[in-house]
Amino acid sequence: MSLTANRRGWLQAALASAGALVLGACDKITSSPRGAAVLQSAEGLTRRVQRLVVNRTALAREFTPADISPDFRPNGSIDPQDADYLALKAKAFADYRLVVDGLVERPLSLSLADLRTLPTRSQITRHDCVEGWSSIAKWTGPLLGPLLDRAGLKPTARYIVFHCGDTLEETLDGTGVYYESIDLIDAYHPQTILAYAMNDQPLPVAHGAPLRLRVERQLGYKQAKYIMRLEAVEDYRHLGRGNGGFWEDRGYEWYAGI
Ligand SMILES: Nc1nc2c(c(=O)[nH]1)N[C@H]1C(S)=C(S)[C@@H](COP(=O)(O)O)O[C@H]1N2
Ligand SMILES: [Mo]
Repeated sequence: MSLTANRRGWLQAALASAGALVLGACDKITSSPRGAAVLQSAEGLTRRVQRLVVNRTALAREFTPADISPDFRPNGSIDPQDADYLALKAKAFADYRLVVDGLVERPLSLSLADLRTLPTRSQITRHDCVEGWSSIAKWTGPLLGPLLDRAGLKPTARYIVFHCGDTLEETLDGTGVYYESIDLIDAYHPQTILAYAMNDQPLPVAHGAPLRLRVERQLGYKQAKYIMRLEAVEDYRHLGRGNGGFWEDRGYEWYAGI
């Protein structure tokens, strides 16, 4: 099945289940006056649920080159010391491969040159960290949606997990390695890209070289840096401490909408 078809099916399923309760009850309640009122409010509820889903696809604001922050703040890991990452960095990321696997028809292993052949987008957006600071930058890189289409998501795939190359907290069980996850609505959002450039320069190490996520409708901690592997999964509870991301495992919300 093509990914686009799969994604459409998934969205339809999400909308259908939001409406199913209402539709199922229709026959029984429309005959009585009280039933009509119930139906009306149920329709209102359906509209609100649909608006919630539809709003997820709205665009984040984009800015002009004049708005770009001269001193975009790096945060979290800014110079990973993990052995595998240091080896890649020593060769200026010439040996880097982005692995795409999990619930996909065709697992991929893409070099930076391969990534440059995919449909690309540039955008000037504002990054908002929960710590209370914001910075604006221009990001360039392949759109995540077409990249996932190339791998072909299996119908059971519901989330994309970003496995990162940095350990932000030393732990005995490995749960200090940074990771993140997003759903397919955000994965296919028209501004969701894997950025290899920042302000028209190769992405600096402090900001996630060689590849970092931009998922513009969410807060800073969702913007995974040092991405090594994308994994399509049905559920993320078996990863890390089970909450879908490094900061989620430490109490932050999984959906960090802005
Ligand atoms: N791999 C990785 N990704 C990460 C982090 C991190 O420590 N490691 N920190 C997150 C947080 S909290 C923020 S605010 C942004 C910081 O991105 P920047 O360094 O480009 O400002 O990256 C996010 N992604
Ligand atoms: Mo952050």
